[in-house]
Amino acid sequence: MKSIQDICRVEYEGPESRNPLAFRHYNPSELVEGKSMRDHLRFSAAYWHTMRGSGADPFGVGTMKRPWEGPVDNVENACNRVRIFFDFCEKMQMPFYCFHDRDVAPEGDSLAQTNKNLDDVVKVFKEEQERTGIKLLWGTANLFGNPRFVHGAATSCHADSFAYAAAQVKKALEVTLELGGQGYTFWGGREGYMCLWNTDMKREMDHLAAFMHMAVDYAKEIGFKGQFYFEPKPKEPTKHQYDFDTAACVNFLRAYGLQDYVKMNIETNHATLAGHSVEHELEYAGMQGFLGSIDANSGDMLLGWDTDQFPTDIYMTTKIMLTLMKYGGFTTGGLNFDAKVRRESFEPIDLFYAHIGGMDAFAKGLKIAAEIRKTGELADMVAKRYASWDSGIGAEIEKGTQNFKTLEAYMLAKGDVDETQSGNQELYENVVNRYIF
Ligand code: XUL
Ligand code: CO
Repeated sequence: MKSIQDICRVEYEGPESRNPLAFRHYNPSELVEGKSMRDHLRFSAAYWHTMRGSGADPFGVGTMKRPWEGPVDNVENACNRVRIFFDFCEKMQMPFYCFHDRDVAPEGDSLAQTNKNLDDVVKVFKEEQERTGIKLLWGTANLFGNPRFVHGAATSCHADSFAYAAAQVKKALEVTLELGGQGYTFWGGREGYMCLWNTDMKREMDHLAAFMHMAVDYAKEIGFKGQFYFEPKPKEPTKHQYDFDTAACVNFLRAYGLQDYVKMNIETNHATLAGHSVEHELEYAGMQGFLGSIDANSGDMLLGWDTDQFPTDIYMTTKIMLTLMKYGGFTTGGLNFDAKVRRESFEPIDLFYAHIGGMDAFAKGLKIAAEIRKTGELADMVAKRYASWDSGIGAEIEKGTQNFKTLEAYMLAKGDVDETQSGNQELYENVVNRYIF
């Protein structure tokens, strides 16, 4: 069995390559619309899945063969693991990574000891960042794994859990700043409810907002200028997560005065759990000015939970890139592979195959999206569909010079609407397919 150290750097070999450890589409320096693929895609590896994923499921213990886990979870081992992770990222030409505080360093017997463990490991992250030039896309805190968060963290019925979570995020922000992180993500964890009978929803959501305000205030105090993200997910682990989908999150942020500080981190599989497509979530975030970053993965149409699979569907990556480019692409965000290899794919080499597949699918999606944008064919078709708004009564409504009374007068004079036209959905689908194959 090969471990990460035994595998060579993955290079771009072009679409004809049959080498399973080469990129066929991801060519980091290749320019698309005048910008390198590296800068369009801003790929990131997720420490929790890549280094710590064990393959455990409710029916069995972990299956992953991970030489870097070692027999005990101590700081020394945690430091070695960081070096192996950077070796992996270098070989994958991965410019960014993301982590939770508890993925990278073991908890100690007290908060003080836990913080010290984290500091010790963060030193190695810093060394490895300097050695390789790989950067931290965003940091986050695990506020869901430990039993102290059984009722949630910021939305717990127990004030001490809130206080512990606050201490934890304070430290996570300091560490993210120390590592030059470009962002910080709030994902709900257990912020939601299992049963409304025992839940004071208003109080819990007020607390969540207070918590996020404290984070924003502390970030200002220490000079952390990275972007905050809110990551929607409708359910799992709780029956109802408060960060349900982009629309719910945007409403929450605006209702509590957080809209200037927090953007969205949208995850494909979370979107589908909410009954949306990822492009719906991206479009919604984009049009509201909240599009920040993406957790790139995919679900399984036949399974109803967060399977976090690597994205390989070219339609999906094309749609993601098209929407992202429509809203100007990433600034601080990136495509973070919040994805895990299957329980049955237990060798380290599977991590390479998985990331290569995801990166190539996005690189190809980027190229197809750029072609679609270049001809403008699709955009023109959509524009024509809305042509009645460009002049006459439509333009006047958009300008705000009409009201119910004037519109009634207009219709009474006209009698009925002009003939409407077909939506031609199948034609649109065929046009897109022409770019795909
Ligand atoms: C959970 C999930 C998290 C967040 C970070 O479903 O996506 O890994 O991305 O806490
Ligand atoms: Co995620």
